Amino acid sequence: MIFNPDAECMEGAARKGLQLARLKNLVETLYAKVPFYREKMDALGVRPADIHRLADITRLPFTTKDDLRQNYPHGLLACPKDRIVEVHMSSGTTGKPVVDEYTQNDINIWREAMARTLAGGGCTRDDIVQNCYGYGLFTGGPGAHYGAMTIGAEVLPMSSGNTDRQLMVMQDFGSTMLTCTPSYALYMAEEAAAAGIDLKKLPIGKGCFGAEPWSENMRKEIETRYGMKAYDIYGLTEIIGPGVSFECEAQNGLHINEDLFYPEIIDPATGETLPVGERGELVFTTLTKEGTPLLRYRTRDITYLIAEPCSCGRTTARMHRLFGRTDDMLIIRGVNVFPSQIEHALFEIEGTEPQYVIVVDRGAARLDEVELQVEVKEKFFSDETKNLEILRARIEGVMKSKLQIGVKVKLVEPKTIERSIGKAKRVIDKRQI
Ligand code: DLL
Repeated sequence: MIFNPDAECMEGAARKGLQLARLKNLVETLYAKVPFYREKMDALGVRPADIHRLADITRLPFTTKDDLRQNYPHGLLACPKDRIVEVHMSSGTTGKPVVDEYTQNDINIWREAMARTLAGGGCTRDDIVQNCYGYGLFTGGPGAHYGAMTIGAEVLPMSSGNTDRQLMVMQDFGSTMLTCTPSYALYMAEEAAAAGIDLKKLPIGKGCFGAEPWSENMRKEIETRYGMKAYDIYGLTEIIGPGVSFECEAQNGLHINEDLFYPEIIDPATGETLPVGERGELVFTTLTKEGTPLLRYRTRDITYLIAEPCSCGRTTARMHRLFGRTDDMLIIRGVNVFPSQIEHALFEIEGTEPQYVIVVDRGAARLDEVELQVEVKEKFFSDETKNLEILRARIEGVMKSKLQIGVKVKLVEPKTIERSIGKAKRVIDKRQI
């Protein structure tokens, strides 16, 4: 179902006109109200009146995560403080969190963006949505909650964790849609299997998953274990939370809510804009936000844009599922490796569980070494040592051919890698410690 055909199926030129009008308005507001942006624009010698076409956006300054941290907590506010009705923050592990401050209008737009997102995953007013994204400062819980309510579905505001209760509610209330991180979806499936619950027999037929990287193979795993269709949804606190882009039934890239968020792809090294179809860093400008609007925010997420029309009828540009983040990319002896590549390769190998940790360290010769800890399926672990050794060698061989680097594989017993109820931590980089 397309939640808002007027906006989502708008003809290209009309959408561009709307984006330009909104961009001009945004630049004027930021120049007048936010000293940080006025100074940055002055330094580049650009004024609001210089924005005539959408392409002029490249004259405007970028915003980085560091800029947000330096302006913590209210430095980038673009409206009077008393208009703010809700605040969210990211759970960054280092430094100050990044803050998003919403006016009532911002919340209304978030509701709309999330209604489009969940509708992309098939949500209708007949659905019972079990929302296991965390509630609180994290945007996942409230974002999915607002979207489901806007559609008119019934929401079970579970938040994450307390897995026994999640499974009880899923059975007793007949949840038809699941919203949580993909790693938590898998964890719940594992607990369900251990409790003898056959998820495939329950009405839970679809889910919208995001907030962390997950591979195509992980999608297949979730779809098989639940007997459901699993959709990828993307967003970030700085821009609005979830609701920036989402998959439709075609599952061929994520539709960007382009009338609300203007996307660009840049070369992360030079800041140059890249043509559509080329892979680079995703940059967003918020076109309608009032509380904390951002100009050309560098997400550090890596993808490319897809301009071809989608079979679903939406005319919005799509982004390929994320390849990783510029700051997650591991440089191992000069070779660039994304954890998602490791995950993808791992899932192809029979005998392993979708649970792994990548440990990077400096070895005795001061060379980078990678140890991949992988859980083995129960039946393999109880098997002969010889077979485990064959499996280990096989994984090492696959990694070598796919990644061009040597990886030491350590097979661990089932259920020994720590499970996550929110975003999974897959990489331990001891080189920085
Ligand atoms: O994770 C918002 C969100 C909540 C998105 C629920 C989807 C579902 P942050 O905590 O600020 O916000 O983290 C944003 O998470 O820049 C990406 O690196 C990563 N991320 C989000 N969605 C995906 C996805 C929320 N579908 C950061 N695939 C982003 C891969 C994702 N990475």
